[in-house]
Amino acid sequence: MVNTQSYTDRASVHNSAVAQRLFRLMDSKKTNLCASVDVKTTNEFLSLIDKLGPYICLVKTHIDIIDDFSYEGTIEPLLKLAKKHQFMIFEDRKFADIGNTVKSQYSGGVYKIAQWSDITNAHGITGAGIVQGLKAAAKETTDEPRGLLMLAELSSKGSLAYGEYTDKTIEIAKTDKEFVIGFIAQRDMGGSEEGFDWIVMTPGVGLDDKGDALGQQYRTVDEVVSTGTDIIIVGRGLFGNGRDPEVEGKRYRDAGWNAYLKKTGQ
Ligand code: 5FU
Repeated sequence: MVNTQSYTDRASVHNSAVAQRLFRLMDSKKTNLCASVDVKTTNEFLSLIDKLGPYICLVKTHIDIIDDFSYEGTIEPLLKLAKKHQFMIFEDRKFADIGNTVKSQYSGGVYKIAQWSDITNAHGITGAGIVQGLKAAAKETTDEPRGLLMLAELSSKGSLAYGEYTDKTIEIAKTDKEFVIGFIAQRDMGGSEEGFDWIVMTPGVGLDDKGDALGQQYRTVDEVVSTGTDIIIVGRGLFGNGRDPEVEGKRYRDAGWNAYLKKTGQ
């Protein structure tokens, strides 16, 4: 059943400090829009985020796409923008290895994701050890709260993540109700029925396009929110094809918020 409680009500009862902060931020900024900023240079990245900042609750990164990445040049200014505009950060890393390996991948290497990203995500393919490995890395790296999303479904054509695979991924999520805050999915994952409160974040959202040439498929904001999405993830719809990120940021923010008000009967 689709969760029709307000974000604030959900904040007050949630187990996770990351989820509480996110829900409160969404209600105070009146936005459930997550901007996916897949661009190649630090300059483009930061200037796009500065423009979109007022309209979003979350920035979703693929930090390994950035050609001129450095912690000081890319991450430190990103953290300043997060303070300036009050948004949280989600590195869409899609971890998919055994617990011991993801532990090192999450905390170390060039990107040191656990140091700066409030939220990251993982596939269930390797089993529940992935949750334990990532949680251990978060605890060793920082005192700041961190949250994990499990990839239960994908937006792309021909995805193998459905049916029993999705059900088993939900079982893995249940192994840690504090660290796992929800799912990347296309619809409600049954949380409210079973006493869990999963946050459902949905990519593959577009108001103008149906998809791309490489298998991406877009659904509208109303479609995804009415079927259980809490946070809409939008990338090229905000800035692709010469679009103006300030105009589109406002447009998607309003569409997402109105769909949320409709769903929750406010
Ligand atoms: F898990 C997923 C998924 O199922 N579909 C996705 O599109 C993640 N994504 C990401 O969302 C993808 O890697 C992009 O970063 C983003 C969608 O970008 P778009 O420009 O809105 O298509």
